[in-house]
Amino acid sequence: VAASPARLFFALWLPPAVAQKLHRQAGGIVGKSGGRLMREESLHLTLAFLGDVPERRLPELHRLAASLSLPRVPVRLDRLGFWRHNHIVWAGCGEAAPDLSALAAALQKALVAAGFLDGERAVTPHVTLLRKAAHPGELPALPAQEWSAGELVLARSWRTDRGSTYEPIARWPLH
Ligand code: 3AM
Repeated sequence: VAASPARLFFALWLPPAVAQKLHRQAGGIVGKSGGRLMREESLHLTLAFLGDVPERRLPELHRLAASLSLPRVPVRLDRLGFWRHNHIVWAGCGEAAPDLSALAAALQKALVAAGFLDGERAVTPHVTLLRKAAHPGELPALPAQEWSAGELVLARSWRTDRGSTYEPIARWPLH
């Protein structure tokens, strides 16, 4: 079998209860904005997008992730927003989230050093709820959703006729 590349990214997955709340909120917005509702079980916060990684480099990527000693991180999502440039409705942080940014930066630095990323990119922490949305008008308030993220997730993005779907393929504890 030819070693085909996989489209990969590292992310924090949402606890099921938080994913359920956000998915419900998004369900209340889609009537106004249209667009595609992300599946509840696929809701995540991206830390580093790798793009295509050759299958043969996967063991190395797993070893790298396992060797990192990254701290658990508090996450607080307390606002909904819409970005015109990519037409997404998202849940994110009203305040800067230094711990989350530091986690993304530390992870990206290790990925750059190992040649899995070309360079570090600032992350604006957010959870995509709707894609291909039109301007939704005024968005409802989001009751703050807080948790302590204890796992780094490596996920695969599959392109399908109905957009991308996301599948967690490995998890490592944050300490
Ligand atoms: O976390 P979200 O859903 O906002 O938009 C893609 C998705 O972000 C992003 O990686 C996440 C998982 O697919 N993504 C896709 N292509 C990208 C690229 N070329 C990208 N991020 C940066 N550069």
